[in-house]
Amino acid sequence: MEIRNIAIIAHVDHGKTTLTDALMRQTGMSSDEVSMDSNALEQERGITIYSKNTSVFYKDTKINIVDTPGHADFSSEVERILRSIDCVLLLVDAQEGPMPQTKFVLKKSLELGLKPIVVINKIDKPAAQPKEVVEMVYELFLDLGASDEQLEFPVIYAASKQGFAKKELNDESDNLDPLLDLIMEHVAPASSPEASDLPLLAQPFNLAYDNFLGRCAVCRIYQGKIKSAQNVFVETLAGKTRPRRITKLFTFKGVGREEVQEAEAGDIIMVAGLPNIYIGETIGENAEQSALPAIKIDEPTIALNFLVNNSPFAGKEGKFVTNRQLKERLEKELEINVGLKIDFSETNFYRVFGRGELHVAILLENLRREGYELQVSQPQVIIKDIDGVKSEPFEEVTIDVPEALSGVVIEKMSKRKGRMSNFKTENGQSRIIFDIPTRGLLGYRNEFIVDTKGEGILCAQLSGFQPYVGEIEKNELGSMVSMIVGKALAFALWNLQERGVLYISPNTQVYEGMVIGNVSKGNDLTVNPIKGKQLTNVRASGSDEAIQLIPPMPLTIETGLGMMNGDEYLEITPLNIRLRKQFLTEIDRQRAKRVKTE
Ligand SMILES: Nc1nc2c(ncn2[C@@H]2O[C@H](COP(=O)(O)OP(=O)(O)OP(=O)(O)O)[C@@H](O)[C@H]2O)c(=O)[nH]1
Ligand SMILES: [Mg+2]
Repeated sequence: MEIRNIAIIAHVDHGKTTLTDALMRQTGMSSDEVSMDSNALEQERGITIYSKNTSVFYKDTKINIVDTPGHADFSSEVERILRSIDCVLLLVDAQEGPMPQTKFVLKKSLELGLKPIVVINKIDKPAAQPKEVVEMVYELFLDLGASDEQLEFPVIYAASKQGFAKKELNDESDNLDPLLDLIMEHVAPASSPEASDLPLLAQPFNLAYDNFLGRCAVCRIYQGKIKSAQNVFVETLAGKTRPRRITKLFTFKGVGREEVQEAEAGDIIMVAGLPNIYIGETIGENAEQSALPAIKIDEPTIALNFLVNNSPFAGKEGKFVTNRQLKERLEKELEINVGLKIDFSETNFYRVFGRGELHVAILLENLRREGYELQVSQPQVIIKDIDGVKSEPFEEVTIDVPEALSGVVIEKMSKRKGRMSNFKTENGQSRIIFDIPTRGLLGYRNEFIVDTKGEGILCAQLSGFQPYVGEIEKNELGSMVSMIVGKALAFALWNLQERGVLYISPNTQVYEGMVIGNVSKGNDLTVNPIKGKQLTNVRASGSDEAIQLIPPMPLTIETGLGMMNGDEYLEITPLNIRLRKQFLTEIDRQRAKRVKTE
C-alpha cells in the first residue's frame, strides 16, 4: 500500500489536534469521544504536551500523521519530527494570523526543504479574515527566505472543529475530502517498491515507554523491511555498532497502535527490544551499512535542583519521599524525556536541566500525581561559553495588548533588558516584539498578567544563545514568611493582606519559614499568621463587623517557579504546593546572608 507521511504544525491552539481528530473521525478510525490529546494533563490544560502518531486510510493509501505540540517549550520535539516526515500541514488561525510559533516551525520546515501545505483554519470564526491571513503567510514565507518552489504553496481553508475543508472559500463542502485529496496530490509517496527490496535502514525520531516492553522507539523506515524477532544492528551516534533483536513491532492506527509482524520502507512504526536506543541512531540489517545523518537534539536552557522534601511537613502526603525513590524516578524519566538532562553527581540534590519553565512544570506535575514529594530551587538559565564569549539564551517575545497598556509593558520589558524590535498598533490593539534574555523573562509572566489585567497575550520562543548582557535588575517581590507553626487565622490574614498578596486562606497549616504571601514593597517580612481573635468570633459574621478577606492567590507549580526567590524552595506534594525559605528560622537566614556578603 502506498504511504504518505505528514506532520501538522502550528502555533499553540491553532487547531492541530482538532484537525487530527477530525481526520481520524472522517476516515472511520475513531469515534466522537476520543482525542489525540489523551493524556490527563493534556486534557486538563487543553494543550498538547507530547507529539503523537496516528494513521488514517484514504483511497487505498495510508497517511501517517504526527500531531505536534504548539507550545514553545516543546518546539525542539517538532524539529526532530520534521526530519522524519515528507510534508507539513502548516495550520494558521484565520483570525489571529501567523504567530511566533508559526514562524518558528515554518522556518525549520523551509530549512529542511519541505514544501508545506497551508491550511487556513477556523474560517467559521466571525472575525475570520482568511484572505488577509493568506497574504500574511505569504509575507512570512518571503521573510524566511522560501525558495520559488516553496512560495508556490497550496492553500486550503478549513474549520476543523466543524470537520470541513475547501479549496476556495465559496466552494460547498461538509467534509475533509478536499484536504485529503490535496495531501494525495501534493505529498510525495513515502517510498517505492524498489526501496523495500534494499537492506533495512530505519531511524528513531521519538521515544516511548511501555510498562511491559520498556523503552520503545518511534522510527521511520527509509528502506527495506523490518520484522518482528529480526536481528538488527544499531549504530550509535558515536559510530559504535551493536547487535540487537527486535521483539515487537507496532504501527499506529487511530488513537491506538496495532501489533504487526512486518513493516516496510516508508512506514512509521514503533519497535520494542532495543534498550538504550536513542534518537537519530541507525537501525540496519548488517553491521557495514553506513549510518543515516544524525538528528540534532536541542540543548536545555534552564536548570534547577530537585531534592527530597525536608520541610517540617515532609512525608505527610506523599507515597514516595526518599532520595533513592526520587533518583530512580528521574532516571526513568530520562529514558524518554528527550530535552531533559540530569546531573546525579551531588548527594543532596539532583541538578535538572530543561527546555523551559513549562517543560519542568509538567515533569513536576506528573511526579506529584504519582505520589512523589519533593522540593525544587529557583530555575536559572544556563550560561555557556561559546567561542570564548560568555553567552546566555535569548527569546523572541510577541506581546498583544490593548494600546493603552503598551507603555507599562515596554517599560518593564526594557528594564529586564528586552530590546523592542517591532511595534504596531491596529484598531487599538498593539503588537510588540522584543528580543530578551531568558533570564530577564523568568518570573515576568505573573507580573504581565497583573499589569495587563489578564487582557494581554505573551508568547515567547527561544531564539538561541547571545552574549551575556550583564546584571538584570528585577524588582523582586519580598516574601511574607511565617514565624510560627500552626493554623492560619482569618483575623491575622486580614491584617496582613494589605501588605501584599496572600497565597493561603484561613485554616491553612503553616510552619516556621513557610512563605505565605508576597510583599509588594520592600524586603521579606516575618509575620505571625496565627495571631488573633479567636476564630469563632470571626465566623460569627452578620452581627459582627465581618472580616472581608481578599481571595488568596493559590500557588501552582508554574506560578511558584516564576515567583520564588533565590533563597527559597518550592515544596511539591500530591496535595499541596508551598513556598518556603531554605533556612526556616530568621536567625539562620540572617546568618546565611552575612556569610554570603562577607
Ligand atoms: N471556531 C473554531 N475553533 C476551533 C477550530 N479548530 C479548533 N478550534 C478550537 O481551538 C482550540 C484549540 O484547538 P486544539 O486542536 O487543541 O489546538 P492545537 O493546535 O492542537 O493546540 P496545541 O496542541 O496545544 O498547540 C480548541 O478550543 C478547539 O475547539 C475551528 O475550526 N473553528
Ligand atoms: Mg494539540
